[in-house]
Amino acid sequence: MELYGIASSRARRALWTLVEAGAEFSFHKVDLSAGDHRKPAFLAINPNGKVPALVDGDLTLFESGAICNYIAQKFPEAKLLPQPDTKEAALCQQWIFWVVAELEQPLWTMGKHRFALPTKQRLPQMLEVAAFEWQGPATVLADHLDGREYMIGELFTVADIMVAHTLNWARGFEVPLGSDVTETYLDRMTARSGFKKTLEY
Ligand SMILES: N[C@@H](CCC(=O)N[C@@H](CS)C(=O)NCC(=O)O)C(=O)O
Repeated sequence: MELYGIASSRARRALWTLVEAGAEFSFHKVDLSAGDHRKPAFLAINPNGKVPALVDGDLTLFESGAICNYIAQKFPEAKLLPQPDTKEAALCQQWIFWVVAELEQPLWTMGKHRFALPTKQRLPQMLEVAAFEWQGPATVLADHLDGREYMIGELFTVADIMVAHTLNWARGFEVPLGSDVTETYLDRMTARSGFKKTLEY
C-alpha cells in the first residue's frame, strides 16, 4: 500500500492505522508548504488536492475515515473494527463520521483562519466562533469517555484513532480539551507504541 501525505496532517490517522494493523506500506511525502498537493502528479491521485490519499493496487482512496476503515477491514486480525453487523460496529462508524462532521470542524476553521487560507480570506473573528463551536462536541466526548477506556467497549478501534488524532490536533492548537477525562484518555492513546511510531515519519 502507498500512503500519500505528511505526518503533521490528517494523514497521521492513516499512518497510525497502518502501523496498528501491522501493514507493509510506503509513505510518500506530500509537502503542503511546497504546494506539492496542487501539482498534477498528486491531483491525479486525489483531485481534491488534499491529504491523505491511499493507493492499493488499482484502488485509489481519499478521505481519512474511509482510508482508515479500508486498512482495518483489510487486516481483520488486528481487530481495529468491531465484528461486522453488530451494534458496536454501527457505533464505531457513528463516531468516525462524527469526528469528520463535528469534532474536527472547529479546529479546521481555526487552521484555515490562522494559516491555511490566503491571507486576505482570513477572518480573525472566526477564531472566537470556532472556540465556541468546539465546546459542544468536546462536552459530548467528555460525557461519553467518562468511565471508559476506549470509544467502543473494550476494544481499541479506528474510532479511537480518529478521535485521539483530533484531540491531539486540538492540544497542538492549545485548545482546552475541556475535561480531565478527555486529557487522560488522550494521554493513554498517545502513549501507545503505534502512535509513537507515527512520530518517526
Ligand atoms: N476530509 C478530508 C480532509 C483532508 C484535508 O483537508 N487535509 C488537509 C491536511 S490535514 C489538506 O490536505 N489541506 C490542503 C489544502 O486544503 O490545501 C480527510 O479527512 O481526509
